[in-house]
Amino acid sequence: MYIKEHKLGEIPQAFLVVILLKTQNNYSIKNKRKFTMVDHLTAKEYKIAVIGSTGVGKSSLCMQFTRNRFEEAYEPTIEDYYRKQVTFEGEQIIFDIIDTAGEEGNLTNLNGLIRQAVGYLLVYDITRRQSYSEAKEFRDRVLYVKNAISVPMVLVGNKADMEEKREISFEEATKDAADWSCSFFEVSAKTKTNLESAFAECAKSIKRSQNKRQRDGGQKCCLLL
Ligand SMILES: Nc1nc2c(ncn2[C@@H]2O[C@H](COP(=O)(O)OP(=O)(O)OP(=O)(O)O)[C@@H](O)[C@H]2O)c(=O)[nH]1
Ligand SMILES: [Mg+2]
Repeated sequence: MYIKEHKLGEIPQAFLVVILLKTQNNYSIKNKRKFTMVDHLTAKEYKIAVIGSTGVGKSSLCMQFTRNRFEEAYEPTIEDYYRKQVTFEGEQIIFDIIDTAGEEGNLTNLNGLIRQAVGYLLVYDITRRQSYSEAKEFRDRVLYVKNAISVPMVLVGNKADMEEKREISFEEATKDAADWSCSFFEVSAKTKTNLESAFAECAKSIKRSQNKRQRDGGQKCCLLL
């Protein structure tokens, strides 16, 4: 209120300094929480992009998985990053997660983010048919950007806690996932149902693909010799 009643030039300098310090402080606290570094230099990193239409719950899945928190309020994402260290198949690994935008106006950098990742959670909302159709388009986009016929990907039907509003059956998504040769989970960012399994499956799929590439690379090497 006080600020609104003044032109900027009329605000006493000391008051401006207080505002500035307060803003900077909030910013650094927020970022510190977001970029908490894990200091295990030996842990293998799995870079995963979470993609899908706006409002399907991508940020909620990332937040619940990495910080055990769920928020009812919706805030559109432009681009966000999360990290979490877990023990996976007896090894320490770090999930380096890119939370992408789903909103049309924020999609400009999506191809760049897809390119950076090696695994994908393809998310739709089980209560919104449109988000399911769009998931197919997002999948095509990933394959196009990565110039591949298949990538490590998990199809994720979120908001499984809202059974009464379901629009996509479990059977339909199971069939499509099989056609796309990817795993499928119905999850809930709210109740945590299947959340860890979906991320673990993505890591498994990345590992499988890396092992296969190593094997294929090894074979090529033998042929050259
Ligand atoms: N009931 C229920 N609500 C959810 C769940 N996941 C997310 N929501 C809600 O759905 C809304 C959208 O969630 P977000 O995580 O912001 O969606 P998003 O996919 O990140 O959206 P964009 O950033 O615009 O792409 C929020 O109000 C969440 O509280 C869930 O599993 N169950
Ligand atoms: Mg978001």
